Amino acid sequence: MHGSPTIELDPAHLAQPFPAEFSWGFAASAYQIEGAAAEDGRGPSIWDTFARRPGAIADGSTGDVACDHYHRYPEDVRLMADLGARAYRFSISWSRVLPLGTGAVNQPGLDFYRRLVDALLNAGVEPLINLFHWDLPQALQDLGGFADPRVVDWFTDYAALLASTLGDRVRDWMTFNEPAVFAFLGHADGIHAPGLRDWPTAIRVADNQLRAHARSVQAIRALVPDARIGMAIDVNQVAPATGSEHDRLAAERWSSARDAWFLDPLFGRGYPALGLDAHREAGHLEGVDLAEPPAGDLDYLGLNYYRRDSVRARSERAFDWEIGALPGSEQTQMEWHVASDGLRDVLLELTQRYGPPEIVITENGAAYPDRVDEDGRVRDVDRLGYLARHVAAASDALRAGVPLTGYYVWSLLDNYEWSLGYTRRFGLVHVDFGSQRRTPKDSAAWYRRLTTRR
Ligand code: GCO
Repeated sequence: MHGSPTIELDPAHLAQPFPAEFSWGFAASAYQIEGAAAEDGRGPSIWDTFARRPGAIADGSTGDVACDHYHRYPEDVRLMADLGARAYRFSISWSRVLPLGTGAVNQPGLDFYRRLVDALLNAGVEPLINLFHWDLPQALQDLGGFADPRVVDWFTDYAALLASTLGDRVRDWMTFNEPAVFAFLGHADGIHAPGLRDWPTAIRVADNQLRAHARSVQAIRALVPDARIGMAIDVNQVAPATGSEHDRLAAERWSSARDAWFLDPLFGRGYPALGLDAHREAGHLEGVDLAEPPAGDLDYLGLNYYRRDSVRARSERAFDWEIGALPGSEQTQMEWHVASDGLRDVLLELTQRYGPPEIVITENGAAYPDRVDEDGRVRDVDRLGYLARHVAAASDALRAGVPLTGYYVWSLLDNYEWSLGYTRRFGLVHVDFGSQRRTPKDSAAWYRRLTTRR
């Protein structure tokens, strides 16, 4: 840890710059916590399929049970309310409410989200609904998935169903979470569902997410006139690994081909020239007919921030680069380079470049190998220090004029970390996956002091 830990970690001190109405919250996603994968009529999603693929998941696990949140949501809502959360960002499992993705509605699935929203509102926690956190209904993947242009209709109908069911009580919405991860890790790198390795497909998936966003926002606005709608983009700090000209150029091209690939269109600028060049040179656009993407229409920009990515060029060719933590840097268990100053810089840069009406930090958090001590405590000092430094960086950005209105920790509970299964713990609350026992960690007590300062 840097500097003087006492003042730096003190939540009362850290909370000072934030306005009273600031949304302190937690973020989670359906497949990572719900479990009950085959209950009450839920249809399979691409993650149910992918997790069963031999070798796909580090510990061979699935989200079949996860945190059993589907059954334990009353306890989980109580927990987050106890920790002072004013807001909770969760996602809808599309195949729980529409088992085939389109057509017949599964009423018990919709009822679950109705009960969850009621429980949150009763506990004084504002719900933020994310419509898509990567768990596409398998039935739609079988028809071509997000690479098929019909997905714009499928998604818009699904969004309208949720807006008409929950729009009377839910004001905060998000269409997509980390569209780059879904498109590129799922369809080009093959390490996330649906596990494809084809760049032109990934580019089509990215494009269709932008189109589905634009159309579904219109549908939600028509049904929920006071809705506040955003998208969560994962923008980590991208930096050249060395001072060399090659690395500098590689970092610029990578950030354009990945982050600006979504941000520029969302803010009405179309695809970025540098990114287009890089994708074209790498052959990613072969056979793809890229029309001008629609602008975004966002009430807020969601930012998921975790780390600094250093880019090292292997050659001058586009996409011939290595991305990761600098050797010797401070890292979490994900081997992510901890860089809280990067959060401040990214917030400032996004504000200067795009001028969003508001920015919400929709995810920030860290994995460490926690354990429950004999006295029942989880002394997660590393996580606590990580959070404190990032909250401090957020307050620096706020003071510098960034229109920051919320901060959601990833996550309330330890949960299913995608292809790493249950081997990485991001929660402020420890979960024993055998007994489903929840134990708030030291960082949870710290967060409560931050959120309840007034
Ligand atoms: C997301 C994230 C989460 C991860 C978290 C830690 O897109 O919202 O990927 O689902 O669990 O970022 O890796």
